[in-house]
Amino acid sequence: MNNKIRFLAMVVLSIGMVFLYKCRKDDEMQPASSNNSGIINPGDDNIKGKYIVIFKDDAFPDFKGILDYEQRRALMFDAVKKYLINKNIPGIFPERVYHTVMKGFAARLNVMQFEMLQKNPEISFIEEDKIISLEPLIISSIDIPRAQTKPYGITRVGTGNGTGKTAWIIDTGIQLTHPDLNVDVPNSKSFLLSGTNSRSPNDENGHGTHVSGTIAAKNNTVGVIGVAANAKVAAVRVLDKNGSGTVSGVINGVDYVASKGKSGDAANMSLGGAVSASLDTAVARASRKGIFFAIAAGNSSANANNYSPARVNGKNIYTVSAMDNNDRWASFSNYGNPPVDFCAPGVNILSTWIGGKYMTISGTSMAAPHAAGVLLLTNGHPNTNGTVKNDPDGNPDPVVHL
Ligand SMILES: [Ca+2]
Ligand SMILES: [Ca+2]
Repeated sequence: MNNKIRFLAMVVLSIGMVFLYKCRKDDEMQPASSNNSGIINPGDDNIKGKYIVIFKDDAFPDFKGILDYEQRRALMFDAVKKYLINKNIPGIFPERVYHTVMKGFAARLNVMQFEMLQKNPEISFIEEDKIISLEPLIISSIDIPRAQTKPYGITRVGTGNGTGKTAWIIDTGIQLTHPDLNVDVPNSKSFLLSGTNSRSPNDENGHGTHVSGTIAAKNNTVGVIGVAANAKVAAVRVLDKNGSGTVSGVINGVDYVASKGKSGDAANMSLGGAVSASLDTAVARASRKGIFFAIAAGNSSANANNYSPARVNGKNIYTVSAMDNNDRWASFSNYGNPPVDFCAPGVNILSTWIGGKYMTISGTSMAAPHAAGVLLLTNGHPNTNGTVKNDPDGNPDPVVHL
């Protein structure tokens, strides 16, 4: 009882912080959806003065043969600094560099710097950075199962042994010590640039831990079981404890997964926002390494084509809508084929939570990881089982299945 009240208080606090931040950003508060959790903060969330600068592919050497991520990163930082000196553009301090899916950097630019950069033939495009944030989580309940229970979504899509497989969770981090998760701590990394504990990939929100449990919670005697039970989950932390991050940071995470991941791995992206050409490109290119991407369609009851990265299509890229335990369409779910490939359970989903706990929440954020688990176990050849009822686009999405 006390635990429950404390948790709800934390969530209310967290919602308040997200909205405070949003109000400062764009002076226009978006209404909270009444029945969803998870992703997507649509609308104009540009971060004034901050840009993502993408070079043409042949503008820099490829660092071929240099496999170490940190070494590649250091070389790219040097290359960008040298480029800016050679072009005689002063005062730009790159905050991030991209070197695997594409060559580029993120930095604050004034008008003069923007114009000087843009006229150079090596530049492919420059895009304003944007805020990406989770919608407030609507908490159904907190549960601490004593004996292991199989959540209905796992029963619906199937479960198998994921031992030896790896899923990259591009999200709020993962509770590194959760007893029901097999976290790949050495390969977990944070891409947050500021804030307390920003360097740690440990989850301070709960969302990424929840996603992880649906994909890969251990088949043991406690808690829940995931689709690809016992698979490793690596935290790629791009959203902070309030569920807020930037497109430039998410691209950093995708670039990292492309650098460290291998063919047959899965990456889960239960996040999104306004259309971003650079984020779309990053996901499309990372998928070409044979990494399977499961992407939440979004929770705006809108066409998924208007959101990134949900709108990205391609081999190894799967956008996932949400349904309930009776295969009925979740009213909050985004729709549209393409880009939506599958529907999966996303209403009242029980999974792992921070503090070694378990939580029941809803959102397309909860649907995508069901697909990620299936992609891991089928090596990218998912099956389907029936279709969702009442799909609003009139083209019923097939339900993903082992
Ligand atoms: Ca378990
Ligand atoms: Ca559809």
